[in-house]
Amino acid sequence: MVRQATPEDRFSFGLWTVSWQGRDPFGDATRPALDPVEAIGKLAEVGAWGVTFHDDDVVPFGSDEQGRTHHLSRFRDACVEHDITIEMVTTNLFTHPVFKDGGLTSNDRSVRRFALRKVLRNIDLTAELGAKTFVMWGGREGAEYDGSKDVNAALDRYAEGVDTVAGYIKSKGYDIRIALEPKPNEPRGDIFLPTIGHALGFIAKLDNGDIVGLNPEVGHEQMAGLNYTHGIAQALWNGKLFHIDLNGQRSIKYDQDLVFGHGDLLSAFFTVDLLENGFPNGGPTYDGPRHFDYKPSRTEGFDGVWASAQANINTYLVLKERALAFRADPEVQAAMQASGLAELAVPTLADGETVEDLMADRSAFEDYDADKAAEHSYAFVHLNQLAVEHALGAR
Ligand code: GLT
Ligand code: MN
Ligand code: MN
Repeated sequence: MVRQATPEDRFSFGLWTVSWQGRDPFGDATRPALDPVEAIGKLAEVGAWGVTFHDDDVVPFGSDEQGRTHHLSRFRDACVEHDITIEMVTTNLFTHPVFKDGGLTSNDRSVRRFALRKVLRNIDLTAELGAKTFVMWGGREGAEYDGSKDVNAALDRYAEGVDTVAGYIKSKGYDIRIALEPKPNEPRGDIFLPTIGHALGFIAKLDNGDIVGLNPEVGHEQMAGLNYTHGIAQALWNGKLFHIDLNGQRSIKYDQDLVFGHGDLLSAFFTVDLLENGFPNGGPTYDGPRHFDYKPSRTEGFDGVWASAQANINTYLVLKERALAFRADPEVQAAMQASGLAELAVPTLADGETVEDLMADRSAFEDYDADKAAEHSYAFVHLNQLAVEHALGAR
């Protein structure tokens, strides 16, 4: 059953998603090019509230000023006409061959300077369009061969680049935050900032890291065999979940960019549960757009493109219903209680207790019956079964 999305759901799509022509390393395009103006109209029809784009998605690389103005104004007009919000902008530093060794971390300094200029120009555009998030996905920032990169210098240059962009945002007084998007590999053999954790460590070293956070993509973490829900949970814990890329991935393999939920469905259920219901004991929450970054399979014609766009929204809304029912179920609440979820929120040391007090507490150690405590049965399986049944609509 098709659910009706509302603007409050804040569903958005990358313009490049529905416009993907299906070109892959082994085959040509299976669909013709899509006019951005048409894409905006169709996205509005399926219930999207917002759109995001790369500079080159709207303005072909190398366009002159007149061409740029023409393409941008057509695009803007379409967004206004269909009440679509431009919520995020990003820069293409990966398609043109000049970026074959990366943009901000290319061994060629002139390429780095060109890349930085391309990004800075795009920051001005972001501000002009009123978008609040600026994504930086460094797909070409990386290497195939360990000997080809001084990783220490590359990270210095990456930090220099991101800090320069963030400093520019501040100097202009723009209301924009940068969201770095991690990915382990593809197109480079190994990409710098491969996971959420690497990116958080990187941000902590920046001078302007206060306005730099993350845009984690479901499939990118799963390509590294990692738990996406835990990843965004840690980003939230760090106050760094600025944006998200929702899609589907089936295990460790090439970047599939499937429809959200068409990969690991139970993981998608817990992702939606976290986004919609927050942590069981409270804590930071995500209130940004629900942004889809997927690729309509190349087997599909345009009918399938729009069906897949709709599928992302519908899957999210169904999982939202299921996650709300899961949390509201008294049996689930009892199972959570039995599993000790609330107890985890109790600090390990009591209020005001010092480490000396802990050392003096014989019940905590000397007299502690570890064998008895080891008998604790946590009942996690029952709780998970309830989640599975809710996710399947069986409760
Ligand atoms: C590219 C990539 C995505 C990124 C986009 C932002 S572009 O399609 O595969 O994961 O989010 O640059
Ligand atoms: Mn991807
Ligand atoms: Mn992405």
